[in-house]
Amino acid sequence: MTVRDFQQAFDEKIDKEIAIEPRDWMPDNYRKTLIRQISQHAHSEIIGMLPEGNWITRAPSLRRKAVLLAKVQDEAGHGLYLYSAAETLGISRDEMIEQLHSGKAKYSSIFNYPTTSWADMGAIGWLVDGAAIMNQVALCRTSYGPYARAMVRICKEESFHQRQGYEILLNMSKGTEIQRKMVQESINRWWWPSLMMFGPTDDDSPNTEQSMRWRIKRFTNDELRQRFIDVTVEQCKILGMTLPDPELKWNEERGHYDYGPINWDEFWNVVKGNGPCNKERIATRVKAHEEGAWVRDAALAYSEKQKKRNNKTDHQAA
Ligand code: FAQ
Repeated sequence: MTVRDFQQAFDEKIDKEIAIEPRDWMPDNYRKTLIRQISQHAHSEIIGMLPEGNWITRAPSLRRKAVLLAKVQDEAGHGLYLYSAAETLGISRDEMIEQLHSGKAKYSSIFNYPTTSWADMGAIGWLVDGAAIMNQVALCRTSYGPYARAMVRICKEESFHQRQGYEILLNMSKGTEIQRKMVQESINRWWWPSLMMFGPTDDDSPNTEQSMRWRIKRFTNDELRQRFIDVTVEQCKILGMTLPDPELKWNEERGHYDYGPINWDEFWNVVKGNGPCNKERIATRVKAHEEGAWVRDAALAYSEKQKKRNNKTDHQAA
């Protein structure tokens, strides 16, 4: 078969919605795009543990502590499924970690903002996990099999995360005046960065067009952002809170909410490494990696020992 035949077989699979699997032929750029997106997604899950991890020791009750601990552990699991999915494309875990630590690989802008009050645990669950789900439900039908399958399980867990966040805010919004103020203040800080999670506008998104053609992305950045806004406005009404956008208004003709301008200068500044917590997040991650070296060494030594033991048993049995 020639490259053209391989390309034709690949295109047919994409058109017929047949998943591309690790051993299938795929264009180099398809592989490259997937490695970029999946590894950045994995990094986001792992760095995403840090803002909430800060609050585990300060959760206001045993129940809240257990729930938050479980959520942060789930994020670690998501990172691991995603690193494994990326590894099927021919990149090693070490390479990906190196790219994260050296600043070569991106991770979601949202995790470079500080968590300054307990209400932030609610706002992250409701808004950040809410935005993540809106994007990730679509990725359950992404064209690369291992990525799509990882997303199915991740989405099930994310929906619990979103609900636990909303529950925190719902309880606080029925509480004292100070608690209600905390909720509103937190929503005010997280709203715009949550909208930025969907990425630049379609006009400014260099990867969308090709990724849509390859069915890696199933909706554009702006389409998903709009869907998120439409559902979130209604949820906010139930909390009795407001969203910090005076231009938010139902547009009968479009059948969607109109919204005010997003501060893209702030977004690119954060993406380039100059957000409020970028340096702190990477420094914490690198320190954890270095301090965990003995665990990786011990696991490798144990696996070598098991391999030798199994070889010996096989030899004796033969
Ligand atoms: N932050 O051309 P596009 C979670 C970059 S879920 C930083 O539109 P693309 C769960 C982009 O990489 C959060 N960088 O790119 C959780 C590209 O640069 P590059 C993570 C961003 O890939 C919750 C450039 O801008 N979710 O964490 C961002 O077609 C709570 C141009 O952009 C995913 O990763 C951003 N927000 O579309 C965990 C989902 N947006 O790579 C803990 C999978 C864009 O060319 C607690 N990823 N950039 O150098 C995707 O769906 C896509 O990659 C997009 C971006 C939609 C994020």
